Amino acid sequence: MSASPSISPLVQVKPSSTTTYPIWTLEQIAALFELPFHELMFRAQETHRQYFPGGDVELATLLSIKTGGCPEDCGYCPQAARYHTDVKATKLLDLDEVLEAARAAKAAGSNRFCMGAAWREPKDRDVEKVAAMIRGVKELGLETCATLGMLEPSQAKALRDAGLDFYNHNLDTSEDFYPNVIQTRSYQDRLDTLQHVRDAGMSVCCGGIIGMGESREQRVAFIARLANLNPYPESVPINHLVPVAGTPLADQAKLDPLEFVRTIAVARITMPNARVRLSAGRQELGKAVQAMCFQAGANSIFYGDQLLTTGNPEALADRQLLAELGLKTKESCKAEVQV
Ligand code: SAM
Ligand code: DTB
Ligand code: SF4
Repeated sequence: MSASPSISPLVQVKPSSTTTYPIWTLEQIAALFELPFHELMFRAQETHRQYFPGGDVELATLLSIKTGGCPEDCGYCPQAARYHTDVKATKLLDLDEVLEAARAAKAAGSNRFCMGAAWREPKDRDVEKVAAMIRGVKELGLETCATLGMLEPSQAKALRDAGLDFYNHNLDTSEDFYPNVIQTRSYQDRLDTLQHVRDAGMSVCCGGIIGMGESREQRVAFIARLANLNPYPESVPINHLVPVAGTPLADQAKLDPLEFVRTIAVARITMPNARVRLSAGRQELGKAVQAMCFQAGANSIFYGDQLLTTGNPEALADRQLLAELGLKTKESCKAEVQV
């Protein structure tokens, strides 16, 4: 297909609402992917500068509050009990341990604290314990995010009442590639949880993983699903697969890094107001590809020496990289405004 000169989405109007959201067709998104690389980067930059004139980068710190032993079968995940990985299962952390990690994240300059649990879905008593963690982290002045698996509407409301700002739940990939990776819960289950999060009035953090063996067409369909959520997510984590020994995707062939950069650029153009987060896999991407991702419109990273169970660039190295690229953090921009 040749690139159309004007790749503009149609506009959808939510029933009984005056807010309009664009609808992106698969053809339009495919045409973006097919643009000459420099043209795609230019368009992504144009969008980024229009919607984020400050150009700052958000820093989100992750903490695994309950690690391993998960009953699900996500083919990429070192925390699934059924795969033989080096991850040791632990019980839910105590409130004090979580708050200590949150204080350290705040001191290191983080904006958001994201608590992750290796659950298919939380029990109501787990939600109560996580709610106490959310209240404590909020009191420190950090934005809060949690990723605990599937949620019932009442659980989403309880988390919101505790002050949760964002709930992370990923679609992970396109609907047709999804069964190649996950069989223990459906794509629709994920969409249902996202709806419960929206209905409870929280912001949505939703993205996925690139480089699991999906085709270009499937990457197009994945971005279309995210961009056509009504409204699209406020935070979009784009993870690069971290192949972990013992998981079914351990030996997955490496994706062309430019295809990853293209995916970031297309996410930026199709979800212009979202924080597009350059997520897992940054250690493997290296400095130059990360720089291209920022150029393509990524404006958020996971910040801290550890993701959930795998490594992340050291915080000091990240501060040096941002300084080298002349990128400001969201926190430093806030401080400048207050001066
Ligand atoms: N158990 C909860 C769930 O699945 O919703 C929350 C935690 S789960 C680890 C959150 C996300 O991390 C997954 O949806 C996936 O996108 C990402 N992830 C997990 N393992 C990964 C890996 N090896 N490489 C890249 N991303 C990964
Ligand atoms: C997301 O999309 N990526 C984060 C966060 N949401 C919870 C998790 C990445 C996990 C990478 C593998 C690990 O460290 O276990
Ligand atoms: Fe469990 Fe989440 Fe890992 Fe899937 S991604 S195996 S649900 S921890």
